[in-house]
Amino acid sequence: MFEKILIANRGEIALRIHRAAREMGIHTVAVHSTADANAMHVRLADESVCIGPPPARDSYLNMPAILSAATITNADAIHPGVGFLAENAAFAEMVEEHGFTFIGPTPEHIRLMGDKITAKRAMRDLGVPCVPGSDGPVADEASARDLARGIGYPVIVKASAGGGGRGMKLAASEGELADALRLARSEAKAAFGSDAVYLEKYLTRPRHIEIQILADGQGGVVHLGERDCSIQRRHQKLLEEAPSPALNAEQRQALGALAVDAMQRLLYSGLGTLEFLFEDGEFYFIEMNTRLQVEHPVTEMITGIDLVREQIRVASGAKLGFAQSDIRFQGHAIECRINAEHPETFRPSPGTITDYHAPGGLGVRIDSPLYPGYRVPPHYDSLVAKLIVHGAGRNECLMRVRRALGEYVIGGIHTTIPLHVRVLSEPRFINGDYDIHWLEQLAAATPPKSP
Ligand code: MV4
Repeated sequence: MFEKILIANRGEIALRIHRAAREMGIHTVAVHSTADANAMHVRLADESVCIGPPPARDSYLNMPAILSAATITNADAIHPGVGFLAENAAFAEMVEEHGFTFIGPTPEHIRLMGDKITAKRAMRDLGVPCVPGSDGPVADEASARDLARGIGYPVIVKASAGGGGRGMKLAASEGELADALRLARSEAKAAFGSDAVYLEKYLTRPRHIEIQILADGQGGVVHLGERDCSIQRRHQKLLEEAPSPALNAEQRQALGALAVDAMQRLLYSGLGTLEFLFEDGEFYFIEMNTRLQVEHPVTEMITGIDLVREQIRVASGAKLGFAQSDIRFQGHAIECRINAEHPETFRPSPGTITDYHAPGGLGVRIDSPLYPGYRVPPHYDSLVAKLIVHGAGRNECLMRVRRALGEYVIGGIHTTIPLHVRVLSEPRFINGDYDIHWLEQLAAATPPKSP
């Protein structure tokens, strides 16, 4: 097992990784920008190294600075967290070349899944159902037109190097296809340096359901159930829950078996998430994330398994310590992502925390680096806390999360807590009857008061 891990990230996830490491008896090294010198994870870590000025490209994305920090502190392994360098195959390669262990999948698997066309092709060849579309890149307008006629409109053009909603263009009919193709290509070229695009049938009201897998690279693979991530706005998830209120036991079992089989045949290692669109009882694979995810705690709450601990274990060469049949899914969990943002305009709201009181009690978990007097810097993602609640069933979970939100005091900044309170009181949410567009439709129906 590792003796010392360097945590190449910030905020709540850096704290989360520190906690797992500390419980395993592993020393931690925090790296931080000058804006994060007073961060909670920096205070708690055994050692810390300042790696640059506030802009992420000069600090949290500064690969030589991070590798130098690992060298001078004599770390054994680097955990990339989520975002920043977590899905950068070149970084994973550099980490290994410098003699450290990258806590994540192989660079080959990161690269395979980072390109959405090769990811989809690999999954389709492994028998995973995908959205009907081009089997590979779209060559030109004429072939796109032929293809779209075959699958039927609406269709969506997606950047192969994209993901998370960037570089996507919709065509409702043939008249819109040429423009969609041109726009998607030029956006993709500008944003990712590659103009490779592919085409899919556009699903009009799907849910976003993802399945968590854990693999040891030695043939051991388990799934830890699904998460429903359909409550989102502009590709930013607001709230996630597990299990999905839309799936029955049979569908859940089928999805799990499919994912495990595919990952076994890929000889995948580490944590991974297979993202699906779910519509009219059918699953369609869209992308795979080759990292720990922000919403991992809902899976931890229903399985009792510490995903970061397991991720570190398999990265150190250990085999999985349990089989699929050892995993018991219990109760229901909901995560509320609390952002330092205005709840109606979604404008960032950095500043100093004047008052802080976190909720507690049975089944309530807070993953947050906040403390009274902490200054939320303006330079990064605005996620400042995750409230994760577990209950014996979905209704108990809903009652408990409302109770916990009511106790939460975060003074000095605006947060998305009022938006969560709103969502949790909406009949469509309470009934589990929502899709990926529901929250945006709700927000559009109740525009913010003008200033
Ligand atoms: C789609 C889709 C409908 N049909 N693909 C958006 C982000 C990227 N991960 C995939 N996305 C979508 N792909 C087909 N064929 C709708 C979306 C989509 C979406 C997906 C998941 C979560 C939120 C979303 C919000 C808007 C659109």
